Amino acid sequence: MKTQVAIIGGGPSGLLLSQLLHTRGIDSVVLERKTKDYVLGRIRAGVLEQGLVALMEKAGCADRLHAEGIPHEGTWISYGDEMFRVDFTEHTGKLVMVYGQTELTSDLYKAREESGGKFEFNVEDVAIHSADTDAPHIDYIVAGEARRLDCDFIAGCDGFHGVSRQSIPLDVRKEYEKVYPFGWLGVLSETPPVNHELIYANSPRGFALCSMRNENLSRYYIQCSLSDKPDDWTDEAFWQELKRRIPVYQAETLVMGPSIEKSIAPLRSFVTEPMRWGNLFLCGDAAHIVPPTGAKGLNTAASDVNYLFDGLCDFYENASTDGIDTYSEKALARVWKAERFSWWFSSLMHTYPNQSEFDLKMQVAEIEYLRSCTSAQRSMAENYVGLPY
Ligand code: RFL
Ligand code: PHB
Repeated sequence: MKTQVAIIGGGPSGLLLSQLLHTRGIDSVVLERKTKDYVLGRIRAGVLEQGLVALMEKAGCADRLHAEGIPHEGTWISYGDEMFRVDFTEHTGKLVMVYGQTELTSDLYKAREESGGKFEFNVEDVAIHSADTDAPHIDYIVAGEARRLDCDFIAGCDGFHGVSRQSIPLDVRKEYEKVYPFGWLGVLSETPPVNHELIYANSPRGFALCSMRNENLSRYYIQCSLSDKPDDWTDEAFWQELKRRIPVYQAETLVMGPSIEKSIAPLRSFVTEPMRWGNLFLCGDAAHIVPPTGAKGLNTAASDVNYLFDGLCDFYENASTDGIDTYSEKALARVWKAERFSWWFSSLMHTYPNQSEFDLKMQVAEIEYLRSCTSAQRSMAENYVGLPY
């Protein structure tokens, strides 16, 4: 088989790139290790920046997002029983859209299927060859049968555990990593959200986040130990712990119900440089990871897709390599700013093992500063709604 752009990974990055390329008549094939149902079953991001919404519009996939997404003009920060609001729209003129990653991915699959998109699911042993030449190809296995995909370019959209990043030689690749000493236990429940906006809570018992998917579907997280397993937490234990970490008057109105999903995610900051090697381009979680505090993961994946899409259009439509030549540099400039914001916001909101009394005072002082200082709130709002592409 031959295509112009071979895309490894059928998550949001790979699908969005494939659909955008289709709108410009550029052919692609998506290779996905799992099944479509498996990809759609992963509960992940919930907050979309306007840049991602605009890309979904460009891809012709934004109708349901506009109909069902919930615009949020601000968010709440709580510490102890205090709570204050950071108003995104007042400070930036922008807002964010609450819309689940599962919904976005499902919209992209639907659009790709309707436009004759080419996929291979359940691919195994994906191996990238000759990425540093003008004739790269990918070998893989489906249902025991060996296959080969020849292409002009490879987009490595295969997430943190994929093969694309590993295919870049070690003497070319430099990795930067910070692992946090805690995880997030997330619960999805068919209950009305406790507040109509998100609450990020710093409490002496650890961080908590009250989020949502729609008016009868809530998503809550609590900071947990890395050694915890989801089954260690009964629903009752989860709700009681969440209530202890948010202001009393919110805890009193919290509607509890059975969890319909419960999972634990570790927290990590990670960047690999460069994001290009020859004709292989890394996109999204394949190149970088942020801790979820601040909702930057999917949104940063989208800005990579934007730069790569522009570069590929420039190549096929204007025979110019300028866009692909500057891809890594442009993408990384924005990635590092998202890394900074997620690292800052995580450091502000979590309880750390062995945190000294001085460290605790600094955290409170930083939150107090954010509460009382307009320019600090503006800075947070600018980053939360998303820095320009
Ligand atoms: P994905 O979603 O990991 O998709 C990669 C795909 O590649 C496939 N794959 C392979 N396919 C073929 N061959 C191989 N060898 C392969 N290896 C892997 C995988 O099966 C998968 O289908 O990466 P992508 O597309 O770059 O998308 C990134 C986002 O999924 C991620 O950044 C976000 O979910 C992060 N994130 C959030 N981001 C936000 O912007 N806002 C949020 O509110 C937000 N909340 C979150 C999050 C991530 C979380 N977890 C679980 C880490 C909340 C949580 C709890
Ligand atoms: C979510 O709704 O899953 C979510 C929202 C905001 C975050 C992280 C996750 O910062």
